[in-house]
Amino acid sequence: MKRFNYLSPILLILLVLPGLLLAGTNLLVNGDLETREPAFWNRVNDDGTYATWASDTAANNPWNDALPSEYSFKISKAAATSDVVGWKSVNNADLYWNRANTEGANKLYNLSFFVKTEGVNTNPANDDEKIYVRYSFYSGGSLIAEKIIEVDQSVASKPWSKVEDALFVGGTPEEVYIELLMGKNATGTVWFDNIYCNTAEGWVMGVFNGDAETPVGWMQWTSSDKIGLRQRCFGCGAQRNLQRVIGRKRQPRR
Ligand SMILES: [Ca+2]
Ligand SMILES: [Ca+2]
Repeated sequence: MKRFNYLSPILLILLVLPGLLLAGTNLLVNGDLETREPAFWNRVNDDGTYATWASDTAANNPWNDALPSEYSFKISKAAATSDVVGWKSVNNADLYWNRANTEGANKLYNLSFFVKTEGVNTNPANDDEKIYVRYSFYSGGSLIAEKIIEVDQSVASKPWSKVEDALFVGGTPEEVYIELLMGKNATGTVWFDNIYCNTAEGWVMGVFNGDAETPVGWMQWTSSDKIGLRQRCFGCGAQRNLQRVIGRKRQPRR
């Protein structure tokens, strides 16, 4: 009993300390919304000088034209850089409910995105002068399929337009990435939005934050009373659970 009394203050501290530490830690990533960075995308060869999460222009909301769209992925540079710069998605192959790594094997993929340019270099003479989107598929760490879709540089400035292409992916894509890039000698400004990748025959994957609207740490983002509705139910059960965890209210489907 005496021994217990001697130990109890120490035990008490050991038991209570982790709780005190946890109480001071917000378990929600970016719960205060102060981190102004897009979820599921990272910069390529840049610290934010050229690649920005922009709100000066955006393509229409891909889920519903009547709903707002505010953000896009922007790359802007006045002079050559030492390497390509831009944005790269995280691996979307099996992210959350995506299942390209199982049901997406040996399939034709539809690829599309929206792009806008302003004052870019025209008639690029080589790859370094080009602006492009690169879709890449890997299996066992090796590239199994790739599509580079060039942005129209026949004119210096072009309003938002949709670019579509397709790619057959032979094998099982265990990793799927999308890169939005300006070659090192390309100049001007480009915005990308609504980046899409999925098989032609049915849903196996989506590009997380392809519409650029969602801040880091969050799954989905829309304005308060006009919540966007997904055209497809991306594994509704999982989505509901995640939204409950992050404390966002799901509006009834229309
Ligand atoms: Ca805040
Ligand atoms: Ca957008």
